[in-house]
Amino acid sequence: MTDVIKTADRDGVRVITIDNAPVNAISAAVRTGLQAAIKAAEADPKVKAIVLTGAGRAFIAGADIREFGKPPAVGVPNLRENIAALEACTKPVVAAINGAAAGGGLEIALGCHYRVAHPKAVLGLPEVNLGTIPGATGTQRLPRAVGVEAALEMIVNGVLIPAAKCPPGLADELAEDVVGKAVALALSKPVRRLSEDDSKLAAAKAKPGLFDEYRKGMARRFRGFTAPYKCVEAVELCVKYGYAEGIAKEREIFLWCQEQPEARGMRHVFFSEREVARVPSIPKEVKPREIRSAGVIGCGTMGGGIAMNFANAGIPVTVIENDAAALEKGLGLIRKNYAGTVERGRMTQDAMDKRMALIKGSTSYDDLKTPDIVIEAVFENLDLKKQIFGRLDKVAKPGAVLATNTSTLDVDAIAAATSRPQDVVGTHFFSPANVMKLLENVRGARTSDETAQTAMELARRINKVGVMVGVCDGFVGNRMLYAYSRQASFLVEEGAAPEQVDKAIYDFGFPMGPFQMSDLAGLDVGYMVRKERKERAPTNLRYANTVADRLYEMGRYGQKTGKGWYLYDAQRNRSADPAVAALIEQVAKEQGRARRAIANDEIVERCMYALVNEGAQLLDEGIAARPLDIDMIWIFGYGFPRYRGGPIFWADEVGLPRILDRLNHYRQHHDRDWLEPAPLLARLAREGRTFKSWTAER
Ligand code: T1G
Repeated sequence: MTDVIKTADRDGVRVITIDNAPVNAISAAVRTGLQAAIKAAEADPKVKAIVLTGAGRAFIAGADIREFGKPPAVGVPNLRENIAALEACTKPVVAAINGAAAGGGLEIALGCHYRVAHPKAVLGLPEVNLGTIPGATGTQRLPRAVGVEAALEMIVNGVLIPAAKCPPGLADELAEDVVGKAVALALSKPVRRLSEDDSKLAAAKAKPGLFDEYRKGMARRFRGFTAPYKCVEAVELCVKYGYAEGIAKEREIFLWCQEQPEARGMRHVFFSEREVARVPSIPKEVKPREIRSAGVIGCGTMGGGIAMNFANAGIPVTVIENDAAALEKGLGLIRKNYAGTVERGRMTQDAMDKRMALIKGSTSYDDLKTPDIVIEAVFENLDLKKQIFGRLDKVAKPGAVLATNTSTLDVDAIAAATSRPQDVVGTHFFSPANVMKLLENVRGARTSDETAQTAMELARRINKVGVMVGVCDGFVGNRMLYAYSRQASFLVEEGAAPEQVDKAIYDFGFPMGPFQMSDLAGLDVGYMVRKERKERAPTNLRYANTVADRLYEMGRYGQKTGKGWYLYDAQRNRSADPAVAALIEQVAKEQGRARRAIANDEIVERCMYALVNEGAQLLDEGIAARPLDIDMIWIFGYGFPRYRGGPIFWADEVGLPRILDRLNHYRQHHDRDWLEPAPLLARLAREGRTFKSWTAER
């Protein structure tokens, strides 16, 4: 018995319980305690069999990820030794899987002779989501339990599957009382060792091209990732080698993956996704208000998508439009969206009907008297939004959270249009709002802790990654986007073709480049934002985004008009347009600029270093509280490649002195105004520090 390992005997069966809250990660203490408990049970003549289970909501969540990247503890058994000891037992060993069995947790269960699982327990080897492969025999044991093809699917996709839906061979029995069932099974079954059973490998051995075929199907989904391919390479070992050689080679691949930037980036994302929900400026004890019902003002593309989030989460929502025609159009769009999902087999008709039943349309603000939260989602105009909040202030119940979906406008100015600015917050959704994972919550100067906490709770309730930021023009996401897309526009004026810039950014890992993205979002949207901003804060000429403005004035709004930066055919396939190239030449001539050949490296550096630089400025101003907030915003809202960990994490990987040096280089040669290094970045670079060490010292 140790702090993290509890044992008890039941009908002659030694029940070993791993108790390392919150999810029984396999820390050094767990490995030590487990090894001792197995040895003791094996040696104790009173013990006829062994059952292994977990305390709390998980069975075992895998190796302790916090130990990764650190030197291994000396004199402590490693996980493979634990697994070998379990399998070698001469007494039957049964895993009683009470909850999540993930990574090393499932590898341990596969080391046991049998597995009993709770139907709702999730099982899987999700190491690929940490930029690595299962490293404790999982790539050799899982194929032996469920066959090679099912194992490939589970390991390459890193999915956790409820036991009731797992491939046959993984769980021997399903039961509510897993320990009870496991004890009975352990007393009735002989020892059985998976490592000695190759029967399920035969099918794959008979299909020589299986792995190459599988790799071909991965290109689109895993573009830029390495670990998924390493997973295939490891599983393939089980048809090429025997078990012992297979696990030795698995280990080599695992250790290689652990040293890669992808693994560091993905680990950072794993912990940041959890940490981002804890906002430093909100005291832990502050509880969110209840969200039992909602209202949405405006049923356009954004309003409709926002309403769907509430319905998807089972929360009744009222959508308001100015008139019946607009309302019917908006509700029609929602219905069409759901019908599309049903058609693609991703939702049942019954589920669609239930969600539509939760969405009520209205043209009267009186229907906003009861909702716990109301989100305004009308087009970007400050005066209109102030007017709406003035009206809302008169009807919404006391304590209701009044939220605005603005993507750039001043939340404080909107809040000032009410008598209760403490209840006003920004909830910036990303289009399509029912799909995009990010919710950028914006805390105004007078937003209360409780209102802010409720906005974060909203994100959790509608299954979004919520990030809290402060008020400034464009908040965090869009302000950084301006800096990045501005460089992209300059690069086009200076000599690069839009398609060259897009390709370079696509190859860097984004799903698409800035010009394809603005054609998707609509050049009219960008033009309105720039127009609104120019009226409020006139800027220098170069900021004018001249080419984009001209395209707008030519009625080229992007995909929606079949023309933008690109030409689009009826299937929305895009192609470069010589008319755009000619327009760019003309603008450059008007600006007296000689265009030059531009290398892809310069494109990536100027665009991505501008992004990082603006991020550093936002951290310095406190608009973004932590680097992880920025990383989560850019990964879940703007498609920054996940395997790079996010722009700020990536900047530390590149090295701040290099970024400073390149910013100064480009400033000198091409861009005096807009690439001035942020003081924080310059200081950290000069002092040989990183954003990570800066965060740790705060
Ligand atoms: N190590 C360390 N901490 C962990 C952890 C782990 N494996 N899993 C979770 N935590 C922390 C998490 O950060 C959070 O902390 C708290 O536990 C609750 O987590 C050799 C190499 C199991 C499905 O990838 O997917 O084994 O934020 O909020 O929603 O082959 O946690 O409270 O401070 O997610 O109930 C492989 C990772 C490891 C599974 C439970 N395992 N975990 O979900 O809780 S690598 C994984 C999960 C490995 C071997 C290899 C989920 C869960 P905090 P939570 P949950």
